[in-house]
Amino acid sequence: MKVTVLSGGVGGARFTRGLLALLAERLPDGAGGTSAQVTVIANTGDDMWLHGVRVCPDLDTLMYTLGGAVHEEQGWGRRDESGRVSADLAAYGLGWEWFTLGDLDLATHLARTELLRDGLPLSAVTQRLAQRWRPGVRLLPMSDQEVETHVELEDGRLIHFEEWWVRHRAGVPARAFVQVGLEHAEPAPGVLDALRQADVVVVPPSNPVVSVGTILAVPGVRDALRDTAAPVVGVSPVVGGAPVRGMADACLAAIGVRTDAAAVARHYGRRAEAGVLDAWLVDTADEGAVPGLRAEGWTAAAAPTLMTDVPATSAIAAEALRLVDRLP
Ligand code: GDP
Ligand code: FO1
Ligand code: CA
Repeated sequence: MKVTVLSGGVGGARFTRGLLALLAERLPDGAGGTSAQVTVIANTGDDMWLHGVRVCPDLDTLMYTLGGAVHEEQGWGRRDESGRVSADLAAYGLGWEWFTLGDLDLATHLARTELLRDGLPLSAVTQRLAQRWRPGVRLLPMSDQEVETHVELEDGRLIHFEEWWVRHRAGVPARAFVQVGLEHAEPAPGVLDALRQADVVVVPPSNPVVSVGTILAVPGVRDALRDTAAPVVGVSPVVGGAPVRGMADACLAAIGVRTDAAAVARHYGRRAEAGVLDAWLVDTADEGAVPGLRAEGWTAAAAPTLMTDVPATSAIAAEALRLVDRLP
């Protein structure tokens, strides 16, 4: 079975980890069953140049989480990390004092930058780095061209998404999100095929605006989603009217979408109405939203969706795949 996932960082990575555990359980390789292939299309809008190296937060969170190296509590960065280089750079007055690049993480950025300088596209670099971490998925950047999410503030200034997110904790109102470089961006090799040839496409609990929204903005991606024979199922990143972690509510407010499980579904839209989803899984806390969604034609259900550990996340992935089976 070919599954394609559109992912941001922590939420998408944790979901994919549970999905892999579920598929391994269902289709154990050695049992003669065809093992599933999972392709993850990662948001690269959070990427930046810092100290001359290319930092790809969501690709790295996916690679570290699925490769077993992530700092679990943080959800990003490496376990057993240190900050000696970052501290010394600060002594030179360089870098963002509110954004720490760990020493081990820096090795990843140096390796990536070296390979980029050798002329490899980001997709090939990602494949090369993943050989070490063996994430168990095909990890694709959404594009090989640089697309960076910037936030337009009330006074018209544009700041990099990571500055807004980390320095300001999304606390300064955003007027809009601008994907700088989008006009020159194409889907990375394999991205459109991963959508067209999937047996199922999953939109995990990722930030619907700056993670999934950025992937959807890459020219050609929405069309491939619209045209694919694969059913597309999403899992709500909003539970009980709030994001489970992070500040997606600030992102949703910026684009005029209520922080509500049903509102996020409608924001993505049903494929039957030029949207991107066929089915939507909400948390049990939002089961009151299901009848209304069904009345609008959604294949919708409620289930526990807190990714507290891998087994719980596997159960969420199972519910999402089960919902696909209920599509008309
Ligand atoms: P980021 O790059 O670290 O922001 O990660 P993502 O782009 O993947 O987005 C994380 C989103 O998923 C946030 O909006 C969270 O509200 C949501 N989220 C995180 N953990 C959970 C969870 O356990 N369950 C659900 N339903 N949503 C979650
Ligand atoms: N998040 C923070 O809140 N503080 C940091 O200092 C920080 C550093 C950092 C370095 C590399 C990297 O790949 C991610 C990093 N993050 C940090 C997390 C980052 O903001 C998130 O992974 C997402 O991009 C937010 O959606
Ligand atoms: Ca991110």
